[in-house]
Amino acid sequence: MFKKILIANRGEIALRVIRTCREMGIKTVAVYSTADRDSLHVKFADEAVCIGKPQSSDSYLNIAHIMAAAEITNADAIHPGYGFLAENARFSQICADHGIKFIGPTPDMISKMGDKITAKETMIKAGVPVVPGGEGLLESIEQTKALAKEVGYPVILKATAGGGGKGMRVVWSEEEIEKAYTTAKMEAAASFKNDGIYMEKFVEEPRHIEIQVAGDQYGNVCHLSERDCSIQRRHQKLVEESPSPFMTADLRARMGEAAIKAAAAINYESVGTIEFLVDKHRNFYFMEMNTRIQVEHCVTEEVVSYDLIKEQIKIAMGEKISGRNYEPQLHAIECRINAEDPYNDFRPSPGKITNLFTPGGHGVRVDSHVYAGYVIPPYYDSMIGKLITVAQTREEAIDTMYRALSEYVIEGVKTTIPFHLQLMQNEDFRKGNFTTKFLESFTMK
Ligand code: MV4
Repeated sequence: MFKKILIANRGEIALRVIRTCREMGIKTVAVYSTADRDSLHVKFADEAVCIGKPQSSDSYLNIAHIMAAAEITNADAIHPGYGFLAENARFSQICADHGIKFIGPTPDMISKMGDKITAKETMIKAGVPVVPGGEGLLESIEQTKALAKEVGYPVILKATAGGGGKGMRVVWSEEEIEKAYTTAKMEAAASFKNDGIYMEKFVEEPRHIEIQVAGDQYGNVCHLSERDCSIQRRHQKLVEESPSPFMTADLRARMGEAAIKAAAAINYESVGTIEFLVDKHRNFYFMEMNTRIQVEHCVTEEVVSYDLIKEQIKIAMGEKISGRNYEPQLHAIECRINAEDPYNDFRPSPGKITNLFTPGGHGVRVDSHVYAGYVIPPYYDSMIGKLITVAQTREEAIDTMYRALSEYVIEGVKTTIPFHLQLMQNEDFRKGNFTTKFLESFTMK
């Protein structure tokens, strides 16, 4: 049993973890940068330790400072949240070396999924469908041209150390190969200190549908259905929902089984997510695995009545999971409320929240760390919070979302609320008629 957990994160996810720890009777330690002195995670935790200057590299990414905070407070375990060190295999290893439980997967599991070519090879062996393409690294422009001819245009070049869309290049014809190969390699080297790239057939107008999974230390793996994350802008998700309006009982059974195979292939332990691309014929392909709790975990919690953070902590303590799968019983939608100006290319808008009213009522959940008078620092992501609604049907969840968005008052900074209000009234969105390209043609009125 853990007596004390250190949360190596900030913002809403730090609060989210503290809340569950409270319910479980586990003491908490917050860590914070000097920019976050007045943050709620510092006030909500039982203890708090300052770990450095505002820059992430000096604080939330500084492993030595975080380990020192864990040692002096006698923490049994560290919860990494999402972002920062959540998918850092070296951090997971250092925790293990210091006898502090990392609440997440082992270094080996993180590494296997962090390298995309290795992940894809593992999936092929496990019988999980992957996007057709070349196996292994691209070694030359000539080889890339020959392979693209075999795979068939359009193709996409991706960084093996990448993920989340960084350093990808879509190639429509042989004339474009040389430039795409060179720039993809350069971007990969600059972003990830690893210039390895690989090729896939480019799936046009796909949906992004991911399956939540959980695995324990005894080889039990289950799935908790899907989230549709197709509403994204420049690889930043803005809206997520469960179930997906594109889902059928048959597709869920097949994707759920594939996701379980994927997690079982690496003996996955903790909660995690298998991301798939789904084409218009409902063919699905493994894209990547996220070996962390995600921002959008709340929509799953609402539709399957399951505290994913509690399960994640229990799994880390060595408890068994039931092993059964979970089907959505309700419909949930999440809107990310960011301090960004949707009328100005979603430009970040940090600063002081001068006035705040948070929506409530039936079917409304708000996960947020802000309060009136809080200053959103410019150093980190611009998320103010997440507004989640839950109802019997998708239509009702959208209606509740529109009502809750209309109640939300955030003054002092620009927010994504006006964007969400317009999206909830969009006819194609309401019909569930969208792919990952939807926001490319969406304009604010
Ligand atoms: C693709 C693809 C089409 N075909 N791979 C973007 C993020 C990264 N995880 C992989 N991504 C994509 N990979 C093939 N073979 C299209 C995307 C993609 C995308 C995927 C999910 C959600 C939004 C997206 C936006 C643009 C491109």
